[in-house]
Amino acid sequence: EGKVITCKAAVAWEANKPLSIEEIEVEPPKKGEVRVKILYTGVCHTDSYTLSGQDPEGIFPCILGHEGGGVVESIGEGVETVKVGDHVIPLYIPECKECKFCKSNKTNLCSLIRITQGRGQMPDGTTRFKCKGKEIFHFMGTSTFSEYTVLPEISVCVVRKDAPLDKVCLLGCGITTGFGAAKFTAKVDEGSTVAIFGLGAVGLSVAQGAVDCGAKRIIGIDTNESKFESGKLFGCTEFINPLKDVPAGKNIQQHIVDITDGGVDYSFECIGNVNVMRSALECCHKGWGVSTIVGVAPAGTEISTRPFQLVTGRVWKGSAFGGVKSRSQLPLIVDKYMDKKLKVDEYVTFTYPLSEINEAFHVMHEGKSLRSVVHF
Ligand code: NAD
Ligand code: DAO
Ligand code: ZN
Repeated sequence: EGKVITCKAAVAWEANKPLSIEEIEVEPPKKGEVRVKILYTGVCHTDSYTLSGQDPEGIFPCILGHEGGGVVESIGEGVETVKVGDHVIPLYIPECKECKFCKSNKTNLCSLIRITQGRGQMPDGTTRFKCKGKEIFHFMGTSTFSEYTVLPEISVCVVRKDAPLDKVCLLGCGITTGFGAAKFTAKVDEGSTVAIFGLGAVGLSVAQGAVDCGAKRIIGIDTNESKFESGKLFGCTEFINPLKDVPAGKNIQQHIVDITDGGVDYSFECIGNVNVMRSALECCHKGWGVSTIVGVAPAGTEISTRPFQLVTGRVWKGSAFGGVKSRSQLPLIVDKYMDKKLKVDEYVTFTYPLSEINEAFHVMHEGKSLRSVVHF
């Protein structure tokens, strides 16, 4: 406790270069902070997007990673809700329970530390990582591609110790996002028809959420047909490949409207493509269809549709981290997994040691993995 730790981390020195495994120094946690030994981390698109240099908020050098699981190694002054030895999931959306957002009961977007988090800093405006004498920035307030990381107390969720961290680390982003988008943002109702665009980990988790809500028909849409098998496993009842299965002269939304007697009750965009976002809205049923945007589109892009689509009762929504309040509600998602009511193990396509983390990025780009889990 109280000492600088030297450990391994995958450092992103600059955009568009592979991550580099380095010895880094991690400072002890300051007031209101905790230092966590990360045991496992998933690899997600946002890590790759920032690494690619397209993210205008990307700051280098940094330590990426936001889908982790670990054990609290030490705590800073005044920390009361987290103990040494606690198992935790780092949170890129914290929950302070005091800001206007946290108090609202209408959103999970806690904003207490949003500005410093966006700058790659801890809430006091400084950083805790150094490598070769250089300051290394944090990422999404989590930086899980490091054996040790420092997080604000409000940015960790304590989880039950019988939950395997090599699996529940994935609840730190993609799975919770999709499941929550169906269950909490859209609030899919029983007997409804659902369309899911994109069957990666996020879209497949929307399918699980829709099943949990009692949806009757769940249409999975993906241009990569190798995703249909897992689609079935996670609850999709039918599939469309937009490149092959749409009749000539029609677009995907017209086709879906045709086969669903006027459109779906709920749709979800889980790709991050603004054209698909339009299709997802327009395949919704007149009068009540709700479309939820979950995919993160490239910076600067815009969505469009004819306003008549909304005038006639379709609703456009969006969701971050599935609308889940991160410290108070994530443990309930963990319980769901432990009660075998939420699949998680099935997403782990590959596991890699930290030394092979770039391979995890590679298989993700090739569309071969739902999730890779990196261990330290
Ligand atoms: P993924 O790449 O594993 O899945 C995307 C799927 O979409 C792939 O299977 C791909 O084949 C398919 N696809 C691509 N273009 C298509 C098209 N035109 N039509 C149909 N299918 C197409 O990604 P993922 O990990 O599941 O994440 C999905 C999206 O969700 C990403 O944009 C990610 O950044 C975003 N995301 C958002 C949040 C949030 O809180 N809102 C959280 C996590 C991830
Ligand atoms: O509060 O302004 C804010 C932003 C909160 C972060 C929302 C992130 C949603 C997308 C995450 C992408 C996947 C990691
Ligand atoms: Zn808050």
